[in-house]
Amino acid sequence: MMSRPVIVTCAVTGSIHTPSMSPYLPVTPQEIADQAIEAAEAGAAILHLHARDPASGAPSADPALFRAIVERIRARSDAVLNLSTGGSSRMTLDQRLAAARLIEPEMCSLNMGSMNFGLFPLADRYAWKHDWEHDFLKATRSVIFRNSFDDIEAILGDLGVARGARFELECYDVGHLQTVAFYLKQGLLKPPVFIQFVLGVLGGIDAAPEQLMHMKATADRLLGADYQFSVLAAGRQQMPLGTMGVILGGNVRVGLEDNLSIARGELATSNAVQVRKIRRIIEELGHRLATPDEVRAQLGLKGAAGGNAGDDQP
Ligand code: KMH
Ligand code: ZN
Repeated sequence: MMSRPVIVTCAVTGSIHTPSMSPYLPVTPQEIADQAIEAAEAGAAILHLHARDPASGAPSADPALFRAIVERIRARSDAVLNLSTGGSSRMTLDQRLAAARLIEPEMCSLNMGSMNFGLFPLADRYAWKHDWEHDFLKATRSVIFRNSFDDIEAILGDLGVARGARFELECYDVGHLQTVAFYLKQGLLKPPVFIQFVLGVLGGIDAAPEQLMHMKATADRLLGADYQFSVLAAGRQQMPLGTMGVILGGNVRVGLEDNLSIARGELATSNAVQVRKIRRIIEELGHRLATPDEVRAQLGLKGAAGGNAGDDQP
C-alpha cells in the first residue's frame, strides 16, 4: 500500500448532540472556534461547522453566529472551512443556506436525500439542563430531514455554480450515491466529488464493515474515478470504521458532531483528542495527514481568499 496524504475532517459541534450530553460540546462562537483551531493544529485539514445559540446550546442558523465563528478561525488557521447546509431537520432551506450565502466558504455540506433522521432513542437517556433538548430529540420521530431534488439543485446552483463552493456530499445510504451519479451526468456536480459515507444514523445505513464495503462498491460502480471518499461513522464505530476507510484508500471524519466519546464509556474532552487519535492510527498505517493546501489542490477548491468575510449584512 502506497503512503498517501489522508484528509481528516473535524465536525466540531453539529446539531445531533445536545449540551447535557457532554460538558465538552462547544456551544458559543468562542468555544466552537477555539476547539476548531485546536483540531486544525492537531491535523484536521477541513473543519465542518455548525452554530449554536450561545445561551441555550440549541442548533442555530443565525449568520451572525457563523460569522463570529468563521472570523475567529480565519484569524488563526488556514484550515478549509466547510459550512453545514444541513443545519438541523427543523430549519427551513432558506435558514439552512443563509450563512453559506453570506460567507461563501470554500466548502459546504450537501445532503443527498431526504430521510428519517432518528435521534429520538437518545431522548430518555439523560437528565436535561435545557427545556428544548428532550423535545428536539423526540420530534425526530416525525420530522423528516428534507433534501428533495429541488432542494439539492437549489444548493448546487446557489452555492456551487454562483458562489464557487465545492461540496462534502453526505450519503447516508446507497441510494444517495445514485443521486450523486445523476448530478455528475447532468453536469451540476463536477469531478472529483468528495463523498462522505455516513454510517450509523438511525434511518440510514448501519455502521458495519459490510455496509462500508457496499457503499464503496456501489460508488466504484456508479462513479468510477470521479470521486474521493471519507468515512463518518456515528457513535462508537467512528474510529474503527474510519480506520477501515483509510485502509480502503479513503479519508476520515471525526469530531464531537458525530461521536462524543474517545473510548468506550469515556467522553472526549475536546475535538482535538479525536483528531490526535485518528492521526496516530493513520501514521501507524504508514500514511500522513493532508494539509489544507493539499486538500485545496486535490478537491479543486477556490481557496481561502475566495470566500467572504461575511461583512455584507444578511
Ligand atoms: N451530522 C452528520 C451525520 C450536515 O451538516 O449537513 C451529517 C451532517 C449533515 O453533518
Ligand atoms: Zn453537520
